[in-house]
Parts: sequence; structure tokens; C-alpha cells
Amino acid sequence: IRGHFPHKEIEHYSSLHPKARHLQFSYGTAGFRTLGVVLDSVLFRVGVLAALRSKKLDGKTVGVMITASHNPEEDNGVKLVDPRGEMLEAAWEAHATNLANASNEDFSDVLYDFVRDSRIDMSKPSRVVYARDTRPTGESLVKALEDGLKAIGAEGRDAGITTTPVLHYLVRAINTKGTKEEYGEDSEDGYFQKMSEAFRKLVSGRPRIPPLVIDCANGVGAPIAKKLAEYLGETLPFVLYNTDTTTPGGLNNNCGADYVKTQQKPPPSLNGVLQKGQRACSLDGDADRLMYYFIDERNYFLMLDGDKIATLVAAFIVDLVRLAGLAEQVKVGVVQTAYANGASTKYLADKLPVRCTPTGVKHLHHAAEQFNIGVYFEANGHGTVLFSPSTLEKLEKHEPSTPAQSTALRHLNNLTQLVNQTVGDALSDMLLVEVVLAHKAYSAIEWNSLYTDLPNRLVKVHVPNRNAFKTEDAERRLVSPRGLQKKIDDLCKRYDGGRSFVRPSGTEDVVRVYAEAVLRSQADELAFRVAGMVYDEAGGDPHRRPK
Ligand code: G16
Repeated sequence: IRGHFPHKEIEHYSSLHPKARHLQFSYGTAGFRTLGVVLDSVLFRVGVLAALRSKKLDGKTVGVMITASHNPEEDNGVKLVDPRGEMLEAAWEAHATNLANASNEDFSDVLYDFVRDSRIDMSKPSRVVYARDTRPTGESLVKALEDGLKAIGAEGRDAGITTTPVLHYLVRAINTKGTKEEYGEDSEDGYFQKMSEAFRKLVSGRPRIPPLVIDCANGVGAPIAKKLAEYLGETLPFVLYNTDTTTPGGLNNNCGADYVKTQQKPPPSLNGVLQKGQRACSLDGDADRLMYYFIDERNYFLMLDGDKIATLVAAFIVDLVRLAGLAEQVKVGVVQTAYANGASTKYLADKLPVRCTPTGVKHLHHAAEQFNIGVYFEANGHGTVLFSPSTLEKLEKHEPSTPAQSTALRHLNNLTQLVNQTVGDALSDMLLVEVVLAHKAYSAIEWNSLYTDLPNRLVKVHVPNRNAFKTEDAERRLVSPRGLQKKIDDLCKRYDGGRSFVRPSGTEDVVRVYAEAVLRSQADELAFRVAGMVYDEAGGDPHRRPK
């Protein structure tokens, strides 16, 4: 090993954060996620790992976010953020899992072997910036993380209570400071400044935007949205709901983006609030997901989910690229997952290349990087737009030959500033949606009418062991348990437009079942029949079979 391995410090601090023998942890879709009260040892070890990751990357700043996002309040979690603000490199996820599961006696040795095998130079500097959401377990988990940093002697920067997207922004801003790729000032203020300035430019000269209702899920999105309102002033009036971050049990409870998406209805707290046609949106517990919706003339609830956002945004960007005279040089593509509504994929595929990846921002993000401009969204409202470095350069240098080209180019350049390109960001995405609606002079009704969603249903199935379910083909097919996929295929054939798939969740202890069909009743029936098959196959208790 190069440099000094701090055996003593590691043993000392590790003894303050012992791992319970019977617990096993795994770095899943979005890091470690489980009950907050059992995560102390994990946070300590993640602190150690983040510090080592920074050393490995020559002292660049690495991020740590403590959140369980859309999960219930008693859950918590932690994920690592790489220097450009993107998710941790996949190869290190396995290291994270290994370290989290090492026994107390072995931890120091396992760590030593890891440092040696990964050729980490212990004499390098180490910097970590971290933040947490509003969960009650967050405060003590931060302390455990800080002990991990101390054990390695890393320099820590506490970004306090903020959203996941702000933390990702900070990581990129810190690491690009003073370089050609400077991302913005490395503070919350810098984040708001950058976004709100771009927004003002993009909507200037457009008619006044009618007020938007925002459901903050009783989470950290509430204080951050409040601050954003100060920066936006009258340019985007909004009314905040579900902003109570102190009453126990409120977080994501009967509110938030996940509630709206899975229940397919507005949070009860908005009953009687929404006027017909008025735009409303829900954030999730760490404000990285966004779900729009409205009530129509007949009092029906209509949801504008991640697919609707992707189509709206992608079509707008394609138009701008064409108007700027760059259609030949800048190719726009869209990335979705198996959860994308079949109607959205059909609508998009007529206009653009569309790719499908497994669930998880990290997968979509990497696929989107393959395009000059990659628009990625999960149906659950998680997504963003990526402009490749060469595209950014083109947009900056391109000489427009007409006033119309010049305007389109200016809009595109402002979009690169408006969008949080590090990760899905509910507030930045919200501003993006509002820009497109303002430019197109669309109401929610017109936006919704771009295409009609196939009725769909998402069901959670509680099974004894979700790891028995394994998938292939971007999670669209099951390979295990054997034979189950064939049964699902046979069943789907009996429904008009029937499609269904099954996958284990990476953030909750459940198996997820998705189904869609031409008729609402059929989509529901298909979902529950597949859920029943999953339950039986997994040996679930017959009395608790999904209904
Ligand atoms: C996380 C991931 C998302 C994923 C979601 C659900 O979101 O970042 O990419 O769609 O979990 O994943 P799964 O179906 O595997 O449970 P969040 O908002 O909870 O961080």
C-alpha cells in the first residue's frame, strides 16, 4: 500500500458503529435503502468508502446523499455521487456491498485488502460533500458518516438539509470550479441563481404564467421550493402544499409523486383545491421526481407523468434544433424503461430514436450520454436532459444565418443552463415543463392530448424472497422463477394490447408488477392476475394473496 493505512483510527471508529450480525445490506437501484434505525454501521462504512473513492480519483470531491426518497418516513438510505455529479461507478457498488457486510472483526482487514487491490494511494487528499433529507433518522446517520470520514482523515463539507439534485449539483460545481467546464457557483444560492436566470430569459416576453400548485410531499422539497419562489418572483407564481416537515409520519404519506403515480389520483390534501384545468405537480421525498396532473372539465383526474414530460420536452428540443439549423449535426434521442407507457413509446419512436434500459437513473443516464442530446425519463417522473460536451461546444460556436436561427439557438443555450444535467431534478424539470408550455402556449389539456395513455396498473407484491426473481432484456422478461414468463406471455395474449412484466424492486422489499391494456378494466385485471401468479410462485401466504 502507498501511504499510511490508519488501522488504529479505523478500529476505533468502527467499534463505535458495529454491524448487527444478522443484517445483510445491498447497494441497490439507488444505494443502500432500508429501515433508518439499522443503517448506522452502513453510514460509517460509506463514509470510509467515499473518502477512499476521493483518494482514488486524485482528491476530487465525492458526494454522499442520505435519503430514502419516495420510501416511507421510517426508511432511510445513502448513495454515493461521483465527481461529475453522476451516480457512483457501477464497479464500486459491489465494493460498497462487500464493505457494508463485512463482520466487525474482519472490517479493518477487508478494507486493507480493498485498498491494496484497488491500488488506492493513501497519501492522496480526500474530499467529501454530504447532505441529507428531512427524515428523523438523518441527523444521527450524518454523525456515523462523519466518523467514517474522520477514520480516513478526509475533509468533509456538510451541505445540510437539502435535496438530492442540489447535492449532485454541488458535487459537479465544486469539481469544475475554475475550469472551462465550470458548472456554477458551488452553493445552494448558485444553484437557484443559475436556474432562475435561465428561466427568466426563456419565458421573457411570453404571457403571464397562471399559478401552479406544488405538492412538496412534506419533505425537503418544501424549503427548497420556498427559496426558489424568492428567486423567481412573479415569473412563475406557485402555491405550495404538503410543506410540513416536522410532524412525525407526514413524509410521502398520502402525498408526493410516488403516491400520485401509483394511486393514480391527487393527494387527498388537494381535494377541493384544484380548479378545473389548473396545473398541479407533486415532488417526492428528496425532490428528484416530478409528476404533473390536472382535473378536466368532467372532473376526471389526468396524470402527466415522466413519459408525458419526456415527449413534451423531446419534441420541443427537436424543434429548436431544427429551427437553429442544426438538425444534421445534433441528434436527439430518448431513453425510457419498461414502465414507459406503450402509447408514449409509439408516439416518440415515430419521430426519434428511443432506447429502453433497466430501471434506475444510472442506467438511463449512461444510455442518454450516447446521444448528442439525450432526454431520459422514467415513467415515475425521474429524469433530465443531457447535452454532450461536443454539443455544448457546437451550441456555443454555431453562427446562425437568420434571426429565427439565432433565437432558437439562444433558447437552446438557455436550456443547457436551466436543466440540472447531473441527475433528475423535480424543480429544474418543473421549470423546463413550464418553459415548454409557455412557448407552445399549451394548457395542461393540450399537453395531455399529444397522445392518449394506455390504461395501466402497477402492483406491489410482498413475497418471502424477492431475489428469486431475475430478469433479462432490460427487465422486460423474467428468467427466474423458470416457466413464469411463459405463463405471463400466455395471459397477456388474452388481453387487447396486453403487456405485463415483473421485476424485483431495488429500493423496497417487494416485487413490482406492471400491466397495460387497451381497456382500464382489462389493465387492472391483467395486473392482478399476474400479481397472483407471482405470489403463488414465490410461496406467499394464501391468506395475504394480492386482490
Ligand atoms: C429510485 C431510483 C429510480 C427508480 C426508483 C424505483 O428512485 O433512483 O431510478 O425508478 O428508485 O426503483 P425500484 O423499482 O427498483 O424500487 P427514488 O426516487 O426512490 O430515489
